Amino acid sequence: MSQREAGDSDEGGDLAGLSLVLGLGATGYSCARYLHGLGVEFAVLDSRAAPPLLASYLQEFPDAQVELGEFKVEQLCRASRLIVSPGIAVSTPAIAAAAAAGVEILGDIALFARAAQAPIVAVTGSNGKSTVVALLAAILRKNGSAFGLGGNLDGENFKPALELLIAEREGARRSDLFVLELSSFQLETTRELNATAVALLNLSEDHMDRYADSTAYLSAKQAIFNGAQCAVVNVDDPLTRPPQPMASSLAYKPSGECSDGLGIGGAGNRSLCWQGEPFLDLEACGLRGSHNRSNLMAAAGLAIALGVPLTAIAAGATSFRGLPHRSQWVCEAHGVEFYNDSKGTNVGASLAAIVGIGERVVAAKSSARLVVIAGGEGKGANFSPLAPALAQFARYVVLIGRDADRIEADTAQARGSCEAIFAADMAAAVSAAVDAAQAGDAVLLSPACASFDMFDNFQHRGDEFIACVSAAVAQSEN
Ligand code: UMA
Ligand code: ADP
Repeated sequence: MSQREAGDSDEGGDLAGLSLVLGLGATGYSCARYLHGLGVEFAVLDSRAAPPLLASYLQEFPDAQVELGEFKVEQLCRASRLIVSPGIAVSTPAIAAAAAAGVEILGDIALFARAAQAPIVAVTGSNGKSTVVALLAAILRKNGSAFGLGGNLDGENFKPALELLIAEREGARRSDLFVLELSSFQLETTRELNATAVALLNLSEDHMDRYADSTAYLSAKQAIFNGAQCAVVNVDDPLTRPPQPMASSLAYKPSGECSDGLGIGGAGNRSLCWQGEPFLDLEACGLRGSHNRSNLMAAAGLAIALGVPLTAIAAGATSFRGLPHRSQWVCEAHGVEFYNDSKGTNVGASLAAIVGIGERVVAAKSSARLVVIAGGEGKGANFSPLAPALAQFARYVVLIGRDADRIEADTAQARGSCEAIFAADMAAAVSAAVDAAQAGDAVLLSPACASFDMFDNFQHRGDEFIACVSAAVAQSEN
């Protein structure tokens, strides 16, 4: 049911004139490699004096044209189009002025969508994107599909989308399907994605340094629906609906039964159902927490929209153990479980993890609670939405990093039920959490913040948490 047929692509044909690739990060590099392969005229610009990939780029393309330093409008206006990297705001004055002067603005995903010769499935949302695409990939593997996976992914699945097309051009097996994780930054520069099936998972405050307000952030994400055939929609959350009517849509309902879509049912409400019929035991899935029930349904919905049989969906979902750093179960010691949710880098993500893991812990033992480790670089967020969940599910919140005081102040309403402890580093935080936790409790690292004030990235933070937990557990056993 693809809108794309072999031969639809217009690779290079609509790229006459000079293309300027803005940014020499992973995306800009992939754009340059792609354009080079097409033999079209282009140059690369980066606003930094020494972009990290410059040396390898010049090694691969010794004759390449690279211009460094602040973008100037005269420099940009000589181009027919600007291919803007996701880390660069299109509202940057020189870029906005070039756009006003008639220079076309696009991004790597727009180039990808024009050229891809297989159906695209795309996922966006504030949180849960990587989990949903990795789960969909597990399902597609069980189905024997030949698919390419790329976009805004990190870790082992990291692959700028155009690298998928470059690999095919260089002789790799052709994909029957492309699965893309897309950020709002990428969607800002993608007018027509024309995907076969899409999902906007959720929306909560993030990247407010790039958007005027949450309406602007939502509208950037809604570009995922442009030209799509089928939207997979969470009927419990109106923000996941397309703004315009679509050719078709597929509903999922994490809160309960859904006779005309994916819902919860079966004995003890423990099964995932399609049109009321159970087909998957939720307890058999490796993903923990109610937020992951939504992720499971979104991935299953996309797979159904693609025509994947329910048996393959069930097999893929039970084989998937979750991604590291996302509500990842670490170990259990002295009756206390430890979870690493270092990828909880914004308030919405950590709220979902606290509620999701908190409900699980309380269901197993009603007096049990969480000890949450939070804090870091707060990106200007308001942390007060965490207060009710901390009051309900947490015994203590152990605070680290630059915005520890701010989190303590914003969640003051939770004090009395959930006391705050300040810790200087991860080792001290884990040690305080181990002391505070009681048998049946869980210690959850879910910072609600970026990691850059104390760590290289969220992976480094999560790895450090795991190392500190191992050390604390080993010490307690000596
Ligand atoms: N930069 C400049 N000047 C330039 C170009 C870049 O200062 O001229 C800075 C940006 O402000 C940013 C950094 O360099 O701080 C990287 O920007 P980039 O656009 O070059 O980023 P890439 O290396 O191409 O990586 C991007 C995504 N990063 C961002 O959107 C910031 C990666 O997502 C993605 O995996 C990659 O493309 C391939 O598609 C990462 C990410 O953090 C995982 N995404 C954000 C998120 O998930 O919240 C959106
Ligand atoms: P993304 O790729 O959108 O950042 P991930 O799958 O990497 O999403 O998950 C990041 C974090 O978001 C997780 O660590 C968890 O705290 C939170 N999260 C995961 N799924 C959801 C969801 N469906 N709703 C809200 N938060 C979620």
